[in-house]
Order: sequence, then C-alpha cells, then structure tokens
Amino acid sequence: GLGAAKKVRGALIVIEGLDRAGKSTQVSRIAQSITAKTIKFPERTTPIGKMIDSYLGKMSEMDDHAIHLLFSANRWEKVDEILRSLDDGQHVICDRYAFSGIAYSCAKGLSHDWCRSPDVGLPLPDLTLFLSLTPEVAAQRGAYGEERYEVVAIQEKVKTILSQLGSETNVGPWQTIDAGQDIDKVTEDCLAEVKKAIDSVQLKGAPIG
Ligand code: T5A
Ligand code: NA
Repeated sequence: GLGAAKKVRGALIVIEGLDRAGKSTQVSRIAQSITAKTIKFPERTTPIGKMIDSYLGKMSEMDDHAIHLLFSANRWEKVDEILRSLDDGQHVICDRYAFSGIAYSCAKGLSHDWCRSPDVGLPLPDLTLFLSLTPEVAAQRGAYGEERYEVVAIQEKVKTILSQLGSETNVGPWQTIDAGQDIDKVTEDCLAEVKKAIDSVQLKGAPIG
C-alpha cells in the first residue's frame, strides 16, 4: 500500500564564538525563524552542569582535564535527545558545542588531540556558524568579566583557536559570520547560511554525521 513518505531528518546547526559574541541572541532569532529546538552548552541544570556552573562562577576549583571531561560529558548527556529530535524531522540549534570544548581547554594549554578525543562520536553539525568578533568589542557588551574565562587574554587565544578549527577537515561545514555588525544584519547573514544547510540536508537526505 501507500506507506507514509519518509520524513526528512532535521538539520543540526551549531553557533560558536567568544563570550558575548551574540550567540544566544542569534540562536533564539534563528530558532524562531526556522522553528527549531535549541540546546545550550553548558546545560547547567543537570548534576554535571551544576558542577560546571560552580566552576565557571569560581565557587569551585578543578583540574583542567577534569573540567574538560565534564564539559564533554555534559554534551553526551544530551545526545539521545538531539538524535531523537533530528530523526523526528526537527531542526536542532546548539548554543556552543564541542568546538568550544576544544578551544577553551587548548587556550589553557591542554593538547589539541587530547581535548578532541572525548567528543569524538558526537553527531557532526550540518553547519557551524562562527560568530567572529574582536575580544575588545565583546568586552564592551553586557556584564563582561564575572565568569572564569571572561578575560581578554584568554578570549584572544580562544579566537585564534576557533578561527583555525574551521579549516580542519573533520568539523563539517563551517561559516564565519561578522558578529560586529548590527543585530539584524548578523541574523540575516546567519539565516542565509542556515537555509542553505537545511536545503542541502533535504536534498541529500544525508545521514546524521
Ligand atoms: N566553555 C563552554 C568551555 O570552556 N568548554 C565547553 O565545552 C563549553 C560548552 C560559558 C563558558 O563556558 C566555556 C565558554 C564560556 O566561557 P556560556 O554560558 O555560553 O559559556 O557563556 P557566554 O558565551 O559568555 O554567554 P553570553 O550570553 O555571554 O554570550 P553570547 O550568547 O555570545 O551573547 P548574547 O547573545 O547573550 O549577547 C551578549 C550581549 O551583547 C548584546 C546582547 O544584547 C547582550 O547584551 N549583543 C549585541 N550588541 C551589539 N551588537 C550586536 N550584534 C549584538 N549581539 C548581541
Ligand atoms: Na550565551
């Protein structure tokens, strides 16, 4: 008989950038425009997320490797939910992902290979938007300087590492967006790339990477 048409899976979109680059602002605007589920990393409400939150707020200290593994575990906690949503045809937008994990820990001096390994096997994004901004401009936005990594020297290193990550082969499609523009223009640039990524997923019916 006539089976139901096979549902096309949703697209996995990741937004990366420095602290205060405007990630959360753009994630909510994009999600509204394309109707998507949003997930923010770190997800601070789980037991692991609470440990991360305490570390970021400087209420606790932790070895650099240990906190790195917790950030990664915090993503693995959400994988089932992400895959189920994509499978259901729902788009998922992540506010930060494994690239933040690598960039912030490498900025502290941990090796790139070591940093990458705990995230190997996470679904590869269909698109990563890197919201690029100078740390000086980022520092002028909002209440900068309260959490652990909100220091220009660290942000400079993170910016360099994130910029380089985009040219690696195993990161999936990656687009750099000028996040120093006004909010509406940033959204317009993001949406143009997001729509291309969704079209590409729908054309290829590609399996989740
Ligand atoms: N981390 C994270 C790791 O070390 N390892 C990991 O694996 C992960 C996942 C917390 C920290 O954890 C680290 C990285 C971080 O240091 P977070 O909770 O995402 O990560 O914290 P932030 O990135 O600091 O979140 P922010 O909310 O500060 O930054 P956003 O989301 O980039 O910025 P947003 O949208 O909240 O905007 C900030 C301000 O700027 C304004 C907004 O209105 C707001 O006031 N703004 C603009 N102003 C002018 N022009 C524009 N285009 C603007 N866009 C936004
Ligand atoms: Na944010």
